[in-house]
Amino acid sequence: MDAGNAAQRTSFGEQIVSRIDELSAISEGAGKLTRVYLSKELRKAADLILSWMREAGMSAHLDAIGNVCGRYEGEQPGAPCVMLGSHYDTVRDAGKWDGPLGVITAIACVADLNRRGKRLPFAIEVVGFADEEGVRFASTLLGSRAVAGTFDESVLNTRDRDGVSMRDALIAFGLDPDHIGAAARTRRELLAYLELHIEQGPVLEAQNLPVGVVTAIAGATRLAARLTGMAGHAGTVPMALRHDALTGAAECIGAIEAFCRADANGLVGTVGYIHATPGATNVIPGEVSFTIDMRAPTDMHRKRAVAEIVRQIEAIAGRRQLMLQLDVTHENRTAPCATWLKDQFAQAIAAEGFAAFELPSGAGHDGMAMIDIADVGMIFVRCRGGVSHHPDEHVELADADAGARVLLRVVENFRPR
Ligand code: HGY
Ligand code: MN
Ligand code: MN
Ligand code: MN
Repeated sequence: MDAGNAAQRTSFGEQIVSRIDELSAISEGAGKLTRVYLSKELRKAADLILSWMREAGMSAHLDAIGNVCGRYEGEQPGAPCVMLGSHYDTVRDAGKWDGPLGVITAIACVADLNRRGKRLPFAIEVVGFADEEGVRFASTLLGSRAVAGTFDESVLNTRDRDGVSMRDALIAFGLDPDHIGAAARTRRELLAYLELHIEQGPVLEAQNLPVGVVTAIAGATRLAARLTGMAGHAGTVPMALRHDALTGAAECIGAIEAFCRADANGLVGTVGYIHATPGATNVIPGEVSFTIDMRAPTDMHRKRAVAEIVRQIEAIAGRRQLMLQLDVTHENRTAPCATWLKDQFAQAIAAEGFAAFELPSGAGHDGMAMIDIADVGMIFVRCRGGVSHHPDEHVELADADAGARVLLRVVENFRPR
C-alpha cells in the first residue's frame, strides 16, 4: 500500500475518534449522552451525519422514518448496493461508540474510495438507523424494520413516558407517519447488509484481538409487567393485610434473576425499568410497572424460558392477590450471519494481519431486521472491558483504525454471492 494511502489509513482512526466525539456532543442532557428517537437532538445529529455523507461524495437524504441514507454510485449508476449500516440513536446515559462507530466508519470508507476516485461494480449505501435501541417507544429496530418493509403500523400509537405518541413525534420531527412505507427497500436492490459495531462484551479483549467476525445475533423478547395491589397508609395497615405491589414486583424480579442464574446455557434476563405509584414514602405502593428483557443463544431456549418466567410471575401475583397485566411488547428472532459474508470478513481480517476469530452477539442489532431483505455480515470491534450502554464505553484509536481498514478491504474486494 503506498505511503500516501498508509498516511490516510492511520488518519482513519483519528478521523473516526474526532467524529465520535463531535457526534456524542449532541445530546439531550449536558454531561450525559442521551439521544432518543425523534428528539430534537436526533434531528441535529442527522444533519451532521448527512453533511459528512455529502462530504464523502455521497448523495444523502433523511428517509421517511428518520434514517440518514447516503449513496455512492458504482461504475454504472443505479446498480444494486452493498449497504453498510448501524444506528445513530442511543440509550439513556449511553456510551458514545454503540451505533455511531458503524455509521462513521462506513462513511470514512466511502470517503477514502471517493478521495481515490475509485468506483466499484456496485453502489455503496450507508444508513444510520434512527431507532435501534427502542428507548422511547417500546419496540426496537424501528428504522431498520421500515427499510426492511416490516414496520408494524400499530407502533405508531404507542406513547413515550410523556404520553407523546410515535405518530405525533414523527409529525413534530417533520415526517409523515402515513408515509413510512416509502423507506422500504427490496432484496433486489441489496447485494448484502454489512455492519461494523463494538462488541459490547469482553471476549475480543480476552483474546487480545482488535476485531472479530460475528456468527449470529441473539434474539430477544421484551415484556411489560404491571402489578396492581392496594395503596394504603404505611403506618396503619398490618403487614398480613397488605397487597403491596412493590414487594410483589420485588419477588418477581428476584425470581427472574434466580431462574436465569440457574440456567447453564447462556440465558440472560434483565429488569431495566421499574416505576411505583403513588411513590410516597408513607404510602404502600398500589401499582408497579416494570420491563423484562430475555435473551438466549437460540429462539427455542428463549421462548421456553419466557414461558416459565410468565408462569412464575402469575403464581406470585395470584398468591399475593395482585392484579397482573403482562404483555410481550416486542420479539426479535435470532439472526444468523451468512457464511459467505463471514468468509469475506475473515479473509479481510487475515489480510490485515489479525487472527479471524468468530463470536456470537448477545446484543441485538439492526441486522435482525435487515435479514428480511439481505444476507447479513457483521464485524465486531473490541471495546475496553466489554463495557457498553454506559459512559465508560471506550474504543482505542488503533482498534477503530483496524475496524475501518477491515471494512474497507471487505467492500473493495466484495464478491457478490
Ligand atoms: O439491546 C441491545 O441489545 C442493543 O444494544 N440495542
Ligand atoms: Mn445498544
Ligand atoms: Mn448498538
Ligand atoms: Mn484511548
